[in-house]
This record gives sequence, C-alpha cells and structure tokens, in this order.
Amino acid sequence: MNKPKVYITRKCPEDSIKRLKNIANIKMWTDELEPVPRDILLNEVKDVDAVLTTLSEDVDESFFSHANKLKVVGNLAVGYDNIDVKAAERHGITITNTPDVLTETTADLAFALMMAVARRIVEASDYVKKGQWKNWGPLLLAGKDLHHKTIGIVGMGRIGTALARRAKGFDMDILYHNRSRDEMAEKTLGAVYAPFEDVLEAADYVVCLTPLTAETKGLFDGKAFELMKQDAIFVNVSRGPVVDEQSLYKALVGGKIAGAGLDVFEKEPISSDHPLLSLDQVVALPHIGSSSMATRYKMIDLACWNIAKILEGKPAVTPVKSRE
Ligand code: 8YV
Repeated sequence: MNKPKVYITRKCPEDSIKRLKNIANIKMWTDELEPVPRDILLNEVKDVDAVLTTLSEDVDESFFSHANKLKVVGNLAVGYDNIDVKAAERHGITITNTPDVLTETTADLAFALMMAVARRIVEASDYVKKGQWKNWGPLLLAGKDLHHKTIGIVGMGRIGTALARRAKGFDMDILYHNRSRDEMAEKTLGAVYAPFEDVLEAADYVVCLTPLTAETKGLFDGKAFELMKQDAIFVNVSRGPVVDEQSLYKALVGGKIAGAGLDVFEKEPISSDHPLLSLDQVVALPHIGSSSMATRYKMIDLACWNIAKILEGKPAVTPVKSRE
C-alpha cells in the first residue's frame, strides 16, 4: 500500500519528526529560517494528504483550493490566526494546533521580558560589553521592582494562568481581564477579574496574552496606552496586530508609559529601522516565546502526532474549531 504523503513547510530536525517517518512519505522544505515560497507551497499542496505548517504560511481559501486529497493541516503553534478555519471546515480538512506543551515556556518568556525591561537587563549588559562600566554610582542603571507590584494580564488562558503563578511567586497582586472568569486562578492565586480599562489603569505591568481575532485586533490603541500608569511596562507575547504600534511608539516617546517588552510585531520580521527599535526602554525579541529546545521538540512532535492520527483514520489529539 502506498504511504500517505506529508509536506513540512520548514526544515525540522529529523529526530523530531520520527512519529511520521514510519507511516508517511515526508517531503520537507529545505530551509530552517526562510519560508517556503508561496508558489512552491501551493504546488506541493496539490499532491499531499497532510501539511505541517508554521505561522508564516497563510492557510486560506486559495491554499485549500489547490488541495486534492488534503486531510489535515498541523500548525506548529498554539495560535492559528494564519489559518482560515471556517474554510478548512467547508473543505472537510482538520486543523490542529500545539496547545499545553508550550504553556510554561511561553510564560517564562513573558516573565523574562517583564524583568528585562524593569531591570534594564539588555541596556546593562550592553553597558558592560561596550566597556562603559568604569565606575559605580548609587543610581547607575536603576530600574523598577516587580515584587509587590501589580500585574494586569489581558487574556487569561493557559499561558495567562501560568504567568499568574509566576507573578504570585514574586508577591505581585494579580489583576486579569478575559472573556470568561478563571475561578481556579481567583481561588488559588488570588487573581482578581476586572474590566479591561480598570486593568490598564491599575497595573504596573500590563501583559498581552490574548489571541488575535477580529475583536482583539488593535485592542491596545492610543486610548488604551493613555489609561495606563506613566511608569507602567507593557509586554506583548501574543500577536503583534493586537497592538497599534504607532500608538505604542507615541506612548513610549511621550512618556505615557515607561517601557515595553515585545516578542511579537505587526509585521514579522520587524524591519531593523522600525522606530520602536530605536528606544532604550524597548526590549525586542524575534517571536521566541515558545522557543526552548525541549518545547520546540514537543511542539513538532505534537503536530506530527495530530497528523499521524488523522492519517490513521483516528481523531486528532488537539484539533481546533472555527471561533464563533
Ligand atoms: C510559535 C506561537 O511556535 O504558538 C504560538 O502561537 O506564537 C509560537 O509559539 C512560533 O511562532 C512558530 O510558529
């Protein structure tokens, strides 16, 4: 019997895809960093049973219209805003994501960004490396505390709760805003639910963890930054378009807020001459929220497992449905 065919849109380590190797013929794009060109991808889609995608691929109506026998698209991310899930449902194609396995790693990075901006870690490291450290002064590179401050988490899903646990360990007060209440976090961590605007007004650290949807696009606009405390630090580890970057830049330059830690941007990769990158009070990362070696292996394995299940005629492990 012919084995099913799987196309993988980014070069992954051979030992990370072993779940699929025995059951499928695998073709993989040859570059680890450069995305597969659209025309090549659409050509590959024609002849395969499954595709393992990343956030770089638009999995939309035109993608599905090229497919002849596609059964499943396994997205290598918990977010799936790159995928038109409704279109997939119309075509009878299963979409899967990689939840849970990346929760703790991404929460670690969110906390690291809060810390990096608050304690000016990047500036301070540069100061030493550039040979500027000649002396000591009482206020040399003085930053802000995290302990006993208030964190405001916007988007209290799995990663939000994991971040709240870290904040609790730093004796922080936890405010959150979410579509639904998180009773467990309220009971066990003392997290307090508040309307979006109230979270912005009260928090010393505002962390954006909400998925990108039609409702959340541009959620952090000029008005939102205006509401924040002047010494607040804003962190985004979800999706760039949830933030209006021009408003964020204006808020930072105008002293409406004190700093920002950004792992995601409206357009990725962000151009190196983007105004936000010129600011000392901004720490910018190349979308590495889930990027620990162990977690990336787990994500690839889960994406492969989902694909394998569908190819074996079984239900996927972590399928996604279109949002209402
Ligand atoms: C992705 C992410 O893994 O999971 C998500 O939604 O944003 C990251 O963890 C990364 O961007 C690769 O697609």
